[in-house]
Amino acid sequence: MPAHARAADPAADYLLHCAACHGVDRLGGMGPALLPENLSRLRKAEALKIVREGRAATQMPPFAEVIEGEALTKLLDWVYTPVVPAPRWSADDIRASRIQHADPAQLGERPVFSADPLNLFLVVEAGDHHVSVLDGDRLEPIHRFPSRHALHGGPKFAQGGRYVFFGSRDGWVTKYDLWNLQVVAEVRAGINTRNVAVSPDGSHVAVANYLPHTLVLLDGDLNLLKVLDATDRDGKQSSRVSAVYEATPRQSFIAALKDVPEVWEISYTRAVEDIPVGFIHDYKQREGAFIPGYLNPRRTQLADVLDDFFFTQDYSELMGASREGAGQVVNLDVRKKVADLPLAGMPHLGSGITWDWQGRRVMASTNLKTAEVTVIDLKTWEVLRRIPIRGPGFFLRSHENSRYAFVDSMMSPENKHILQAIDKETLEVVREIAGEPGRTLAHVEFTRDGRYALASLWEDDGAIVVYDAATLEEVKRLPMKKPVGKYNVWNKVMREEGTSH
Ligand code: DHE
Repeated sequence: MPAHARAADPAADYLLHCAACHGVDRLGGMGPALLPENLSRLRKAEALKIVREGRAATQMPPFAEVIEGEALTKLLDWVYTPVVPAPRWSADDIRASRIQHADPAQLGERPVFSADPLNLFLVVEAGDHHVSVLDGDRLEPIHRFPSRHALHGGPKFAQGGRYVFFGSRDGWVTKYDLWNLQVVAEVRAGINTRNVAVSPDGSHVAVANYLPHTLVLLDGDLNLLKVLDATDRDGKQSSRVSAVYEATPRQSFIAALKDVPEVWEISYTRAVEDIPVGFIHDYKQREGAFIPGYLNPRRTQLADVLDDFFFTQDYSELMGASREGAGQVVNLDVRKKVADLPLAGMPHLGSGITWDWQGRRVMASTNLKTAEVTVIDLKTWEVLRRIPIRGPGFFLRSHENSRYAFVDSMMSPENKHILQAIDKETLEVVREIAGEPGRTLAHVEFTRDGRYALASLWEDDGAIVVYDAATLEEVKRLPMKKPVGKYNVWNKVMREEGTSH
């Protein structure tokens, strides 16, 4: 009997039509997890269209003939309703999910291709959940492989760019060997994940989760080391983890909690001697007096929660903001807020960049709600300039060899096809690249030498568009399926000042 011919029973319909791919518990399987937390970025009308028509280039078939009317509406309402009690993802679940895809002992010690391994680009293609590997000199793809559903956040490189770690919104962490072009291992560290961070030697991985409320620590082979419950000091209130980043000079991961006003520092080294002299000299002088315990959070209590943040050059301080834009500077050594940041709207600090401007170090960030790039003095915390742009933008990128910083206006329906070039000296928009109206052009990344800027034509029938970074002339187009972010190995490994870390 077709679903519309009997009384609607969404739970039964789910088991009948959806569970095989999306999991009996809605935690995902071959298809993504169907929980409100994982669906929060998909409007119901869009979800309805996908269920009716299926999703091109994926395994999702059309259900228009099978389920319709009230039954379909009820089914959708049901998957957008939280599971009570909230689904759990325990240490045992994490361990059991781990998949070893390749035997590390069998992996060769040299790249299997002739391209410069330090000038490769990884392009995340959201259209059909793949990653393309580009040769950054020839600007040609050399490989393409399937990824987990909905990767989010920048992939993180380790061991000089040989390994790269991806995080998916559904909690999967993938370790990929770029020299051998092979997935090495995968593990599901959570149900709804924000991002991952990796130590430069690839020995430690941290995973920030929204669901469950945990920060998961893995070793470099993706074996579980520890699950940290994200709660306040008394263990009374739990929290989503906003984001986690790696702070090399401190040999630690820094994480912000979204529902509890705390920043955590988690050391991934046991030895004080491991911390390089020069960056944070206080560390050595105080001989471990405030080195957090290995894999234990050291808490900094704040007045406001942080949604995302950006480190200063020496990693002693971070600039953070809540979703409402309340900005603050937190000193990680003295463990308190040291200044307010005059930010409003929804600054997207994670994609901030820095450069030298008139003898000062400045940081610039987009804002997801306000059509401006905000330039801030990294010493005085004063806002030096609010550069008006075409619309609220997501990503900002430059390179030390480029006079321009490129910004998109992705959040503006009218202007999402326009990239703008800001002159880093005059702090003004000086050039524009207009794509086709209605088709998003966003997220720029430079080649290793800064000569070319690659942007995403962010559509299912999209492309990577390569521009000459000086003349802004289009050089070539590489067809891609909804390319999202792209990441140059050299720029990431060297922590190039114009790119996000
Ligand atoms: Fe992102 C990075 C948060 C929505 C694409 N995004 C990040 C980071 C954070 C963040 C904290 C830095 C993590 C890192 O790189 O390790 N993103 C958020 C949000 O809070 C927000 C606004 C809402 C949400 O539900 O998550 C959000 N992000 C999006 C999108 O809708 C985007 C455009 C499409 C998508 O695929 O989800 C998107 N976010 C990205 C990308 C990066 C990213 C491509 C990596 C940028 C880089 O160049 O490093």
